[in-house]
Amino acid sequence: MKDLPSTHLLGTGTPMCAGCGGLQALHEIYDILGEKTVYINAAGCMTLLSVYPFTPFRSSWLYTSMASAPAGAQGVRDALDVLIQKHAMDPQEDLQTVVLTGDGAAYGMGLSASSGAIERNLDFIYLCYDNEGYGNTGQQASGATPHAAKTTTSRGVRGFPGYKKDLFSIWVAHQPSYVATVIGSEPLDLARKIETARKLKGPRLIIALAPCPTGWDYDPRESVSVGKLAVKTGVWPLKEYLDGRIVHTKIPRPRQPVEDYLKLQGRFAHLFDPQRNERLLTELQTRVDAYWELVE
Ligand SMILES: Cc1ncc(C[n+]2csc(CCOP(=O)(O)OP(=O)(O)O)c2C)c(N)n1
Ligand code: SF4
Ligand SMILES: [Mg+2]
Repeated sequence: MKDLPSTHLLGTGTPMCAGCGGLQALHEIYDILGEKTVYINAAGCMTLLSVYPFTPFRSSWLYTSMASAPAGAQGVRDALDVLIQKHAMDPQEDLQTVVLTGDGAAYGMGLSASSGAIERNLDFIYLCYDNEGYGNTGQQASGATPHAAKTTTSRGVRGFPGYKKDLFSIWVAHQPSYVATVIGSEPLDLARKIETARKLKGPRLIIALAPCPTGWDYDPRESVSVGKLAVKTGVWPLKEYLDGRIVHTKIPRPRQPVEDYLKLQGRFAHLFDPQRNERLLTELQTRVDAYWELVE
């Protein structure tokens, strides 16, 4: 343990799945944010990191109900401010307030609490690891589930009938300090964005696409490849919003066919087997093309 940098997550020994893309992103983010942080976590896979009274973090951890993490963060931030105002805590010792939730909370159950927190200009970072479903309870569809993906609540031949909600734009519409998309398999892009977020004040959102071998049904060894393909096919645009401007930080040129990403994952197997679903495959490709046409 002594050889680890003081910012590094301690060995977890927790029942996380091998190849968890959410955990990969969290490792990378924690390395940068360090121990002067308080994590406010809503129920989800990452909750398993903490087994009371222990956590693998060298910082603090607070567990909230699924819809309430941003409200919990308000309480923590207020308490820290009161301590500083009363000279009971040195401002140098101040902690970064970090909400940590999955997509189920960020895109759905906790969205109104997020909206209120942004409106109040709460000084916090919201870190959403997005595995595109309610993973911890068996990958039911969430507001982040992509069109046509199979989940435990959308098992039909066409998969999930809805469309992934655009959380990036929902936050941008609130004009917060910062919004960025990241992925653990692009660590340099991720690191630069976390450094940027760390130096800012006010509401900041980081959405990390979180390849999930268990919920997306692929070999855990493929997690980094799946993540890289999400970017190379244009399915997961890497971008940031700062000072009223949206900038794409990595434009895939040329873009690989979306199929290259879909083929690796069992949740899309019904698009290829027993026969190719040309209509759905074309729709998925066309939607990605339409997005990038507006960017390029
Ligand atoms: C109000 C409420 N409903 C349901 C649950 C059960 N529950 C615990 S974790 C979880 C899944 C959360 O999904 P997400 O936020 O995407 O995180 P993930 O599990 O994917 O990491 C659910 C539904 C709960 N804890 N609270
Ligand atoms: S279900 Fe997915 S997100 Fe949850 S721990 Fe397993 S790999 Fe990670
Ligand atoms: Mg999830």
